[in-house]
Amino acid sequence: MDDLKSKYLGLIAEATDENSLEELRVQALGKKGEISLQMRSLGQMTPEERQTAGPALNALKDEINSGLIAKKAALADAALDERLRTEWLDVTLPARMRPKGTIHPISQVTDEVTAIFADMGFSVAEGPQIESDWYNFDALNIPGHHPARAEMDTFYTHRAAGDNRPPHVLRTHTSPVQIRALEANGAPIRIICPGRVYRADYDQTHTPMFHQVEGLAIDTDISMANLKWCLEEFVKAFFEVDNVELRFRASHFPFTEPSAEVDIRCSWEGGVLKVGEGDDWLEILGSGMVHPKVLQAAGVDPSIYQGFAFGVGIDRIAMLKYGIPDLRAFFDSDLRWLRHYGFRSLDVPTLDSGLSA
Ligand code: 2NL
Repeated sequence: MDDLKSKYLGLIAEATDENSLEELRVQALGKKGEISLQMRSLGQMTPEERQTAGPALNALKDEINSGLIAKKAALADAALDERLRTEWLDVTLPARMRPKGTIHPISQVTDEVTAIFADMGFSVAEGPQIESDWYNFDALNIPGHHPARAEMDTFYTHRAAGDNRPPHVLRTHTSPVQIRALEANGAPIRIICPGRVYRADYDQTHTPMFHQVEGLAIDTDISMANLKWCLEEFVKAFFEVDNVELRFRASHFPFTEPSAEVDIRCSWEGGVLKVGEGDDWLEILGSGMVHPKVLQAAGVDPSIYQGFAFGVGIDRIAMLKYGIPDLRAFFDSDLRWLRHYGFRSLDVPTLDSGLSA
């Protein structure tokens, strides 16, 4: 029995994988195993012999069993250690490849503006680029005879012959998205609407497709003072300067009353824009208190709710911030231009890490 014991414990110690352990188990404890055969021979023994051999055989069987279980666990541990040693990944390593593509300045600026207004509690709303004339014009208090509706500024779609309904238009601003969001969610609301807009205009400073962000804040206690603070915070964050001076100039839009165009103090010394100093003024956006008729058109009661709205041209503020001289180059898809003015795809703008770090 001592021979059997040292034989099997020795073989178990030498086993290097689970399969050979299983073979050993069958060889010793299986139906025709060496220990099992010994167990069967107990029947031929005298009662005296059996009294010592029985418990001894049982103890041997238990010992081999525990040996097998312990070795199996040890092999599993060793296998795991080996995997942990070989299957590791240093997640702090820099990316191996510098991606060849870049983020277009318009996408970058849209993300920057979104990060700034998100920090002030605005969420992003999106909507269709092909609109009914109701959402694009009527709901915004732009009457049928208004010059903005004239054939030459707006892209109209065709209706089938005999279909006399008014044609859809390519949206001329993102305001219709705000009307839809107001209609769907009601007041109070705080949203910005970035996106493509279309006007039939093409020269040095105009492209037939361009980008806009509009903002809308409606509640029961909103005034021009809230508008001024929000825009000041926006300009400071966007141009990454601590001091700005805003000038509100009385203006007129059909969808706001009163309306104001907003200029910021700047200098153009040496041809470089500096925001917050100097004697020049730079117009950057249009704004105002939402016209009661516009609230009404969106299903909001103007005797309870009021608020401000504004619109900024993304392409224009992108050119200003990043010193891009020619608007039309934005849409040429010139690889050299994209590499020069594009942004690294992993540098996502956030207020904490710096918008354009
Ligand atoms: C500009 C002027 C502006 C708005 C856009 C707006 C939207 C709704 C209601 C009222 Cl739903 N107003 N948007 C208001 C004032 C000015 O944009 O010159 N943008 C470049």
